[in-house]
Amino acid sequence: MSRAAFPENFVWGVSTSAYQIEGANVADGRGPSIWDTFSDSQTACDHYHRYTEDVGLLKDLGVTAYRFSVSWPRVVPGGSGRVNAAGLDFYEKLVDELLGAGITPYATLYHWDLPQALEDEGGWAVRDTARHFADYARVVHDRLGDRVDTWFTLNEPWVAAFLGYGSGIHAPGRTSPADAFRSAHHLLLAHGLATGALRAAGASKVGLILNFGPVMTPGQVGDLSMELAEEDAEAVARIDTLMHRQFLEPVLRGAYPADLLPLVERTAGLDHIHEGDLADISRPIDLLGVNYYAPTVVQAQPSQPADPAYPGSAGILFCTVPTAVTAMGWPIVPNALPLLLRRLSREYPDTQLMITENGADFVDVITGDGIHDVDRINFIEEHLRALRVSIEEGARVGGYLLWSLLDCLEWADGYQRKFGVYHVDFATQRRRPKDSAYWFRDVIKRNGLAESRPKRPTLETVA
Ligand code: GBH
Repeated sequence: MSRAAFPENFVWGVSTSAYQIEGANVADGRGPSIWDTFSDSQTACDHYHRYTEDVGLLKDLGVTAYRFSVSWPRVVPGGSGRVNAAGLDFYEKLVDELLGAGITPYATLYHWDLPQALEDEGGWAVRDTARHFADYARVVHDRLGDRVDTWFTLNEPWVAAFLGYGSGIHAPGRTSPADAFRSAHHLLLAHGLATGALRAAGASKVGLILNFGPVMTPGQVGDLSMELAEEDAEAVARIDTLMHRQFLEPVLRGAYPADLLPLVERTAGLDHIHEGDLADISRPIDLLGVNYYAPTVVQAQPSQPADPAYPGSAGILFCTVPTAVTAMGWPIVPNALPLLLRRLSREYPDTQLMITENGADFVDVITGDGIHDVDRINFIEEHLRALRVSIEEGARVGGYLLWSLLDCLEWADGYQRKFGVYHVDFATQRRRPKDSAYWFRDVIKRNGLAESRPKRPTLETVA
C-alpha cells in the first residue's frame, strides 16, 4: 500500500440525516417531530421530492455507500402504534434507487427527530420511549431488511440527551440535568432493545454511532504528548467520562464507568437503571460509527460552575484556543483523529470502526466559474492523511463517510452553515458541485490521496 493509498475494499461514502434534508414534513401522513415544534417545520433540501436527483449526485461522486436516516414520525406518526405505509414507501423507493445505482445503503434509525407525541409523554426521559423505538426498528426492518444490510440504531445519543434535555440548545429544549442523565440511559436501552429486535429479524450488521471530541487541555492542542498537572488530568478524565465513556463502556463492556455513577446518582438518582438493562445495552454490535469534528478543550478552574451540557462538570472551564478554526469556531486538529482511533483500538480491540461523519463548515467562494472551497478540501485532506496513518498503525477502520452530501439544515443554527460538497440554493433548490465534490470524486476513484498535496496557487504559478 503506497503512502497515500487506502486498503482494498475501503468504503467511501457520504452521510445525511432525514430532518436536515427531507422537508415535506406534513406530506403523506408524516407526524410532527420535536424539531418541527422546536424550530418550525422546514423545507430543508426538499430531498423527499428530489431523492432521484440526489442519488444522481451520489453516483457522480462515485461513492460506494450512502448513510441516510429514517424519520421515525414519517413511519410511525404517533411514535407508537399505527404504521404509516406511505412513509415506508419513501424509504423503499430511496433504497431501490441506491441499489440501482450500485450504492450500498446504510440506514440510521434515529438522528434526533423524536415523534412529538412521545415527547408529550415524557420523551427520552421516560423508559417507554426505548420500547417504542425497538418496535419502530422492527417495523422498518420488516420492510427494508431484504435490501439493507447495515443498520445504525442511534446517531450521537450524547447530543440527543445532553443538548436536548440538559443545555436545551437542541429539541426538545429542556434544561433538566436529571432528565439528561435519564435520557442517556433510555437512549442506551433503546439501542440495546433495537439491536435485539434487529438481530431477531435477521439483520446482518448492527452498529451504533457516537460523537467523539477527544478531550485535551489547551496545551495539548499544540503538543499532544504534554504532561498534565493532576487537576487538569482530572478535568480531562471527567469530561471524557461524561461525553464518551458513559456510552462506550455500557455498550462495549456491559457496565457504567465507576466514576460516572456518583455523578448520575447525585443528579438523577439511580432508580431509572433497572436490573438487566446493561445486559440489553451490551448486546454485541458489529460496528462502532465514529463521528469526529473537533477536540473538546478543557482545563481545571475551581470557580467554574457546571456547564449544563455536562452535568457534574463544576470546576472545569471549556476553552477556546488560538488555533485555526472552521466557521463554526471548531478547532481544526487532524492529529486528534489518530489519537482517538489508537485509544479505541487499544481499549476495545474487538470492535470494528467506521468514520461515519467528518467534515467542516466554511464560507464558500462563489464566482462565475464555480464554487470554490479550498478550506473544506484542505480540512478533509488533512483528516484523510491522519486516518491513513491510523490504518497503517492497525486501527480497524473500514470506511470514511463525509459529512455531508448537501448544504442543509444545521439544527439550531439553521441554513447559514455549509457542510456540503454540493451547494444548495434554498430559493430554487438547485444543487451545484463545489470544488470539493470534484476533489472527493477523484479521491474515491484513486482509492486514496494524491501522493503530493495540491499546492494553493501562488502568484508565480498563476502567472
Ligand atoms: C453532527 O453532530 C451531527 O450528527 C450532524 O447532524 C451535524 O449536522 C454535524 O455534526 C455538523 O454539526 O458545544 O457542548 O455542543 C456533531 C455534534 C457538535 C457534538 C459539537 C459536540 C461540541 C460540544 N458535536 N459539540 S457542545
